Amino acid sequence: MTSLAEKIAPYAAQFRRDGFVMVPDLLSLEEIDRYGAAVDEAVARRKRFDHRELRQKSLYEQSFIQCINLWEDSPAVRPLTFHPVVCEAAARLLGVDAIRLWHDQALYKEAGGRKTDPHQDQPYWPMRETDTITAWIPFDGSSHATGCMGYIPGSHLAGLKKFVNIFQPEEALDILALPQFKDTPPEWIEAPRGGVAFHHGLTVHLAKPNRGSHTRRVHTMIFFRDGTTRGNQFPHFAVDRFGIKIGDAIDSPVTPIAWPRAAGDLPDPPTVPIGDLHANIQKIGMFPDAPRKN
Ligand SMILES: O=C(O)CCC(=O)C(=O)O
Repeated sequence: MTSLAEKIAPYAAQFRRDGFVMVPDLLSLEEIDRYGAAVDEAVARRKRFDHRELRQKSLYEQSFIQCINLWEDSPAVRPLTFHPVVCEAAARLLGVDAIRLWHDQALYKEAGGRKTDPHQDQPYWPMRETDTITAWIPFDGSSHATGCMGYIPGSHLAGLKKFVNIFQPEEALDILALPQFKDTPPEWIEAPRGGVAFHHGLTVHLAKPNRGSHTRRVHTMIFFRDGTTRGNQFPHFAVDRFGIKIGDAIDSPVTPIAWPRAAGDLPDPPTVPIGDLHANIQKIGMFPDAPRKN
């Protein structure tokens, strides 16, 4: 039988070169159905007070409904966020011995939802080092019609870490127009059910609008190499919640080790509440309701 390490090896070469890769059959269809239902339920619970229609939302929110750290307040989602196969695959693609969770998030692009504007992820994260990877899991697969992802191949090697304000797309820099990227079109990746698309934190990426009649249901996990340190004061709950200072290793209950872990062992969610951090957006269900053990 092929080990996961053997299965991932050719994809790792592709990931190092392109900064993204889609690995088929990492989750069984039974898992996809079960975890898809768990994330649906978690998103509905988080969004129970938000009755706005798509057109009443900000342009950023018209790209997707975003619910962060479902692993904390949704026990049924926790085994997906720390899924041993996906976490090991992420570590092997990155080529590191251990990874931590930065955060998870559901990204549900509603029917009629607009494109996801092109950006790199790393500038939103106050880390000094850049061994970071996102696992993007579409519960219904992804297609050109429903909002598949596109990546600029090799953009993670361009030596660029550029903040794009996708929260206000009206004013945002068009990163695709930069000299480094303007001649390299995005590679669009349609992922089958059970497949997981991975991208590096420095890879320029975007997603198509959802022209279908159903929500594009996606859960993602962002991982970073264990030993990574805080690089700047840019606010982020994954460091601010436990007072991680510049230069300190990012190591706290909100960023637990994702791989390696003992079989069946899931981390406990942090008991320190998110408090007033991001109070302005907490009311729309973006962050966990309250700390909960199980
Ligand atoms: O799912 C999307 O539309 C965008 C995802 C994304 O930007 C990310 O996972 O970094």
